[in-house]
Amino acid sequence: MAKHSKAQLIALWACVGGLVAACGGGSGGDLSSPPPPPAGTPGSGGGTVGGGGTPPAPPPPGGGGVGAQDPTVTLTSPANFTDGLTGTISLTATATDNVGVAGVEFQVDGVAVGAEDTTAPYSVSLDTADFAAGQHIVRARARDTSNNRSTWGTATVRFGGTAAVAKGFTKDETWITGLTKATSIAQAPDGRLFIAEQGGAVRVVKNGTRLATPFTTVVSDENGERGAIGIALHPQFATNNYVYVHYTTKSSPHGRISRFTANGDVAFANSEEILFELPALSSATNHNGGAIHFGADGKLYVGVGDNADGSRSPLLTSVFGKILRLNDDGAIPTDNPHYATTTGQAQAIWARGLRNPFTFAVQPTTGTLYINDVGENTWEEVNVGAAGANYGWPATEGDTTAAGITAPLFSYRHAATVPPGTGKGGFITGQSIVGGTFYPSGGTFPVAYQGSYFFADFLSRIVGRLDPANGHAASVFANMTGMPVDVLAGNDGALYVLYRGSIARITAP
Ligand SMILES: [Ca+2]
Ligand SMILES: [Ca+2]
Repeated sequence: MAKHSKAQLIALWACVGGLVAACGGGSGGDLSSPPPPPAGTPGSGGGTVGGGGTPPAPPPPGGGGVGAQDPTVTLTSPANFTDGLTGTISLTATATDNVGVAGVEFQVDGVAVGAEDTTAPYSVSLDTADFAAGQHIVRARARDTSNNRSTWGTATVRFGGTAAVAKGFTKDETWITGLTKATSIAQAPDGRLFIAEQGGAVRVVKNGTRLATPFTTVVSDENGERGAIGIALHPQFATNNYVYVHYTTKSSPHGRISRFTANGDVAFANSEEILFELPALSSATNHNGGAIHFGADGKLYVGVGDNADGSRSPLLTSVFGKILRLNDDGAIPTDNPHYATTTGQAQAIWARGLRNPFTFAVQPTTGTLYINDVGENTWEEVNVGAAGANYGWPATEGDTTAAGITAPLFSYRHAATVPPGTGKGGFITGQSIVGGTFYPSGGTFPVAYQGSYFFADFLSRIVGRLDPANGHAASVFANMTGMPVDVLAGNDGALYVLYRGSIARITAP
């Protein structure tokens, strides 16, 4: 597998902050190398995720008399895969029922548009500028006079225009400035934000201000994608003040997980406890993963990249290309999926077959992990975490039916299909998936957004949204000015988007 030269990597970091190397990867590619032509079958990716366009299923057989038969609906406009919708448009549908149609409701990305139309022909008016420019899922559902509902008629479309966020949302691109090569962000229960910088400093943002004194500074190798690349706070941080940092050591470069104890806004001097020393890195300075998060089970999960050698990703004898699972003191839990059949550090393996899991997120109530895997040539992936799962790298990238491989929940292309919108990911494209967070229930965002998974792409500068209440439909939530590296749903209801040098903040109302 070809490797970037150090000079290339420095150039890449300088140009785009570094993660391009994570996506350009093994083909020796860089931004100037066009991606290969699409390999999939256009339209094959309809489905429920991104591609949209699934025709409504036939109604189930009526079970409880004629009134129990569900109505049917057809979304007649916009057509599936319509591109570049601008201005005010009409969403229209037809509906039928064995007894009588009471009305049709319309949504964009699960957000109601207008009131139910109770009179045929069924339609509502929509100002496309009320949503961020980019992909959206338009759908319609009929209700009959017995209150039975049809399945949804769905279309995956793209809104043109220049809207950065949906109506009702506010985006502050320069909420915090003055960071240096930031990589990851975490939040304390008291609202303080902790930000890891690649060079080794951990910064604190308190009450909307970046504190001048770093929380701590680790001695870190910051070549390529090395450095302080992950940060997490212990679930009981409010009482134990534990802060965890994942960084690359300066001497004998390797990944290290350390724990620090906070004393207010700084770490106690000499409080670093080294919890886990990953194996020595090769000369390749890319694909180190980075993110660390506590699961709902109180265990610490660690994203570790393949260090530019994908052959190690599937192996149960190597910790590279994995999600690891540790106790909060760095010991290896005995209930890890491969604990009994592996030895040494490999007993920490929780999931494998990953290329560069730079970011992932934990669904707070179920504990489910969504693992972002940065792809090589064609696909970016969101994978649903499962103990013992193999996500396919390097044998597969993107969707797959390969035996023993867990296919991604959502994947999107590096380059648009022809025509745009068809296939997995729909209109969403990008080349480096970075940042994942679940928006909590009870947050200030409208209810339709609560529970959604937000992710970002470093190069296409979008914040995307997967809606679990809508078949994990994928939409563009925000168009960003800068190049994101991480996202965080804050406990104040804001969505924070970390850039290399600053933090953007999106709020609603
Ligand atoms: Ca009926
Ligand atoms: Ca995969």
